[in-house]
Amino acid sequence: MAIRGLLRVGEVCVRVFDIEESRRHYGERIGLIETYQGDPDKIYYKGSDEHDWYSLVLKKSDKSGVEYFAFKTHSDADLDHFDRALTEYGLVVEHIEPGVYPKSGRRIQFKLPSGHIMQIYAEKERIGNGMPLRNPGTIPDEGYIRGMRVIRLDHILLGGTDIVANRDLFKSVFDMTVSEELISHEDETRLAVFLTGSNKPHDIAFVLQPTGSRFHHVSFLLESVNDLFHAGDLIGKYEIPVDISPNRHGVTRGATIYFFDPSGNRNEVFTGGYVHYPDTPTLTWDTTQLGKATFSHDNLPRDSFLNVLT
Ligand code: M3P
Ligand code: FE
Repeated sequence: MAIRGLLRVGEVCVRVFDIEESRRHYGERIGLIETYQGDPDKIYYKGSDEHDWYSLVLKKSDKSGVEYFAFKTHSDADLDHFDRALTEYGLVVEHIEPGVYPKSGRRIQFKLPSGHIMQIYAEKERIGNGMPLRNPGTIPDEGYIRGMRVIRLDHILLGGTDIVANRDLFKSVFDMTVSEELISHEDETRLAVFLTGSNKPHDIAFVLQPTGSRFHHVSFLLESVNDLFHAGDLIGKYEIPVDISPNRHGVTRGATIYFFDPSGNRNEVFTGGYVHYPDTPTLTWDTTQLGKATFSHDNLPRDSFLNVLT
């Protein structure tokens, strides 16, 4: 399979209350690399093995949560294709000129049925991963990989009322596959939907919530369970508020830790999970197994995990 169309969540903009305490959390503690200085009310970060200029944007605000997220798509022509397909689907598509977002080509923007603002772009300038493209070697210079040793931004989980409409849109317009779903065992209501357009168990997921435009977490990929434990050591050392200490999801089979940034936004560091292909069957969990689906080491569902969103 060649991956074409939407490649990955290439950018997430998270709202934070205070820029300096957020810089301490995301820059010093998590160890993301700050790559661009422009507006003093924003910080731009990337993980160690990302080539594009930035993937996480923090924006100062008096409200926490997600401002927008953006998928990177394979080619510039995809933007015209998705513009037409989204318009036919009934969404209003806005056009954003190149350069409005730093180092970025043109974008399209629209509102999902769940209320979230989504963008698509094809071009972003590269800053590299600290290694040359010819004879790159295997690790960058010492000091480049810091803190929790994040490799890259991996996925986001968003909350809303209309997650079945999002599911339909991602399947029909973006040609994504439902990798896993969590349903109510009583009435089969879809409670969470995991979607992939790649070899990962999910690129994005949606969880049913009483209100729209909610943010559950942004997730960063680590290399190993050793690095996950190292992240846990740092979280303890610096007394970062923890939601869930090391465990393994049943859904996606990733090993995970959840913690909160100083504005109450949930962060995840994770490693592992299975390889997904377009012919991999959809897996369904029901709420008789809610504990195992969410946290399979102790099979205990957590109320905070299911109900605390920004
Ligand atoms: C993840 C993940 C739920 C599971 C979430 C799983 C909401 O975030 O990274 O695998 O049940
Ligand atoms: Fe996750």
